[in-house]
Amino acid sequence: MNRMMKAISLNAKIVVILALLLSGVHLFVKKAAAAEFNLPLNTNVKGVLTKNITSNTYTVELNKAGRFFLNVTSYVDSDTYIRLLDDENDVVFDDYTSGSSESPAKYTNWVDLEPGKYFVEIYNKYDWDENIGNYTLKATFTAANNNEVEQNNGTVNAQPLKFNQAVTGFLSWNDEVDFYKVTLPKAGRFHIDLNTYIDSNTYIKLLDNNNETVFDHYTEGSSKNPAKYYNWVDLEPGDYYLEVYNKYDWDDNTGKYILKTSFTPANNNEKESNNGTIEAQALPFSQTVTGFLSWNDTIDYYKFTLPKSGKVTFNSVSYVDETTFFQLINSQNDELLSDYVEGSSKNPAKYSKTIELKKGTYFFKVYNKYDWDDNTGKYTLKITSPVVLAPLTVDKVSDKSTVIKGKTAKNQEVIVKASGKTYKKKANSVGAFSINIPKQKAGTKIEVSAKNKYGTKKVSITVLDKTPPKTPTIKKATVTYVEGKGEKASTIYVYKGSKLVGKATVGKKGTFKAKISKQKKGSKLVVYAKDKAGNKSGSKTVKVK
Ligand SMILES: [Ca+2]
Ligand SMILES: [Ca+2]
Ligand SMILES: [Ca+2]
Ligand SMILES: [Ca+2]
Repeated sequence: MNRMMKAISLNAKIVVILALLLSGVHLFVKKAAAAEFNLPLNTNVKGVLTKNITSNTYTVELNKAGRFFLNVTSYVDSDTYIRLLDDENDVVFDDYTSGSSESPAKYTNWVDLEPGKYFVEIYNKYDWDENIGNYTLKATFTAANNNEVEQNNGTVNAQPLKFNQAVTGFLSWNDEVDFYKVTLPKAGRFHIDLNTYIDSNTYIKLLDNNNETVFDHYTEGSSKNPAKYYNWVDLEPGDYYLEVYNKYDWDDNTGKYILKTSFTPANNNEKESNNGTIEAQALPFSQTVTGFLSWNDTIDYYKFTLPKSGKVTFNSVSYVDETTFFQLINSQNDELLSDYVEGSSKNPAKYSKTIELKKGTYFFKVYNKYDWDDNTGKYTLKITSPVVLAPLTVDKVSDKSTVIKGKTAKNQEVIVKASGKTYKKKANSVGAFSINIPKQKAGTKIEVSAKNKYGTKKVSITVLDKTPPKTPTIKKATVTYVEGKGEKASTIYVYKGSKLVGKATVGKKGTFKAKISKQKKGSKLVVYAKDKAGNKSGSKTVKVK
């Protein structure tokens, strides 16, 4: 295939060289009979070819880039040759039209051109005697109003392009490529917005600073129906080159386009390069790192050391489109965990995995396993482990306590939160702590916490009830029941000697009525109350009436 293309292109070259040689000779021969005129824009210009005047050349000055239109009405019998040459005698087009004095030829053509001097030649190509007659010529022009800066035809002369600033560019017969240079100050998502009036294919390519192709795409449209092209790519910081070009140098793939780029930083705080175990980034426990996978970064390594054996949890929120791979390896490169999640920048994936590990050093990898182009984006990662948190034990606390005691790491600050207030104190050199607090009501929840660089260890305790209920009072004691008052929600016990004869719960109003097994009148009963915490009141002795 390649060889064939080469053969064809070689033949084409020979043809071009022959054509150039022939036209050169031809021009030389004809110079004697040629006349030169100016061709002002938007003006009908009349001319004539005779037996003696076989060629007329018109000079056109274009001071801007744009679309040049040429209209010819020719009464020449029968073929009128029309060609356009640039300043260096390169042929822009070489055409002919056929008509006669009775039925004039109508010829129209356009070409996109850079500013400069051009020559329109109306001529009798083969010096045929009968190819003579009058003609009218009219040139019009539509400026592209491009604000790109030529020459911008390679990376060296690439035009710097700022984000969110639209540039109007133009590809023409004599300009088949425009290079723009963009500088990404940080890692992030680079967006490309192209609105192109080019007929019909616009090629757009992004190169990195090493001339590696990030992407090479094309879009189809026309001056009447412009194509809209949008793309994004996640990239590391650096210089990049955007190339808008006419890939195959097709004559009609020219026109103007509007190019706009924008950039969304990933705001990642990982430290590149972190692409292997040697340069793995140390990630402290309980600290969230924001990482980023991009077109030019497919892997991030994190390293952590577990001081003692225990559980380790990996948490990640990934905005990668769409698969994020995770791997855990130990220092012998043994794989201990291999996972993936699927999500997107709009619908991030959540990952959480807990694994039991022995003490030692490990590597956690976040990566684009198969180097898929679109599997890029940012993510967060947090590694936590309870074994690295401060130890914390708290003694029991009752409604009579005025101090919270316990054990933690030496000199560790301990925070107590009770009834909306916070109390802080440091433990002593052996880790014992004692923090004064006001008395708390039974049932109150107290939070005790100790925070170190790996996270916060929390212990929740409930204030115990150590206050016995008041001794119940008796209103009435009959042979079948005992009635009276006592502490709400406590239980009333009625004993005859060592035998329990009845019990009841004190109601909301503080009263009770306990049914008892039938007693003889005059017998003595002992009554007391017990609260839910098991505290016992004093006893009351009553006589059955
Ligand atoms: Ca250009
Ligand atoms: Ca250019
Ligand atoms: Ca990265
Ligand atoms: Ca990396």
